[in-house]
Amino acid sequence: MRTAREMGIKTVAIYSEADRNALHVRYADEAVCVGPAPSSESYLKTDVIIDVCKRLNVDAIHPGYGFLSENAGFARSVREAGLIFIGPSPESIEVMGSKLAAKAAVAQYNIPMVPGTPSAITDRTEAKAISATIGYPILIKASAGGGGKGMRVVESEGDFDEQMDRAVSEAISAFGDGSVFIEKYVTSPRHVEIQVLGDQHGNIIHLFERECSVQRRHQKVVEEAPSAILTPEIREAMGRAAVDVARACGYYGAGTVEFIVNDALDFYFLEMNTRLQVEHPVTEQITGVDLVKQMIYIAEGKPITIRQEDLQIKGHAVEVRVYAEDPANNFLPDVGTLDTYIRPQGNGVRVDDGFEQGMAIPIYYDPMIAKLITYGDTREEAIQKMIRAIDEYQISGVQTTLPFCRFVMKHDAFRSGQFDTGFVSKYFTPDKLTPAPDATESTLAAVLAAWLMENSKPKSTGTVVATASRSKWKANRLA
Ligand code: MV4
Repeated sequence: MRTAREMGIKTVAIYSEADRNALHVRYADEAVCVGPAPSSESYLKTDVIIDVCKRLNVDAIHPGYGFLSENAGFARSVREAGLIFIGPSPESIEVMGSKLAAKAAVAQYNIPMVPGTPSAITDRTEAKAISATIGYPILIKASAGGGGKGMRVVESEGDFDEQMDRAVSEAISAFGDGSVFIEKYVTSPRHVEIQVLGDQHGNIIHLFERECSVQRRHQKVVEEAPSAILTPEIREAMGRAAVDVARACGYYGAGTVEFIVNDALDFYFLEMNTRLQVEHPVTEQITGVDLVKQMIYIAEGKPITIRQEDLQIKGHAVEVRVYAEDPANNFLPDVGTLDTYIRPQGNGVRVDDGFEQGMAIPIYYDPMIAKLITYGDTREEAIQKMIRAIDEYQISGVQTTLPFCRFVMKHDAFRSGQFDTGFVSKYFTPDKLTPAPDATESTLAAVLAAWLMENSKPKSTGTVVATASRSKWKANRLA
């Protein structure tokens, strides 16, 4: 909506009864309630949403990154209603929504893929023979799955039938589609994804990578751009592969091509996400490109004017997701009211959030409070800024993942770049959480500093840095 406003485009927010006071509702030029709190009765109601658009003479719908953003049926209904869907074609969404269809679509391009079966398993004897050739451990994956749902590791042939039964029944109950396939299991990979943009004239560019290896149960916690480990050569090869994946499905709009990377830096295409992603700000920070603005231009039918050769990575960006979850208590959602809510500010700090002090976090949706993004010249600087920003973020009334994010930022494995998707299970236990530097202590230090300024000679005209325990500077420097 901020981007739309900058472009002179008016916005209409839709909201559920739980979100009547939400920031997006207040920010938009108009807002319409589309139903009760449960998303199945509001945010997922295609017909209601399209009716609202017709009534208010809306031109286009931006689907965001949850709810209907990757729903081919919704994109098709929007198109059939004579409205513009700010995103890819329903056909692209459909192809990439099926992992097997995606593999088939990219087959004629030279995209590295994990060894496995190219189609759904129909014959178990044959599947076991293939698994033996690939070598255990293998993974059974649901074609309709995503984000780790419907995945089963098989350690040896003795476990095959049991895991296969589980994978199929999970796939049927979660996706209504029991198709599964096999891949070699890459142990402890890194998750690296490439941002792409395509227009409706066949031009496709990539905007480098994001690394999202710090995950907890397939939920991303920390994302950064660029990755700490890619070389320029591998980056270019991955970028080219991602553009080919997009080309394979006639992609337009913003999309993300997901790869896993092993410790030898071999990369393999896994799937494509056909939406703007939560972590898109880190790409915006290092490229200077407003991805939402590009999505809108593309939806209007304009050609992309950014040339691949003009794109450069400038600096380093890190994002942490601030959830209303208690990291000391198995990340249990902790909904409640934001009694205190004070955002960090300053050079290189960006907060994308939807709440203000006094608001309640609704129980109905994902309990993400904010995305906190820092940007610096180097990775080290972005991390230092992140620690500073986390320490300045003041939230009370709910437990948040901020202390967990601080733990990650201070961890040697993260700092050195030597980590993979096993980071959290390998290193994190609740006893590793450290409290934020005490606010009382900082206040006392500030008062003391002010007193010392008043009573020391010669009188300083500059600002004296308060000496809280985190500072390397000693109080006697002020005297
Ligand atoms: C894999 C894999 C290892 N080998 N595929 C999990 C989410 C889904 N997008 C793909 N996932 C994985 N696929 C093969 N052949 C390991 C994972 C995986 C993972 C991938 C990215 C980020 C975090 C992960 C955590 C556990 C497993």
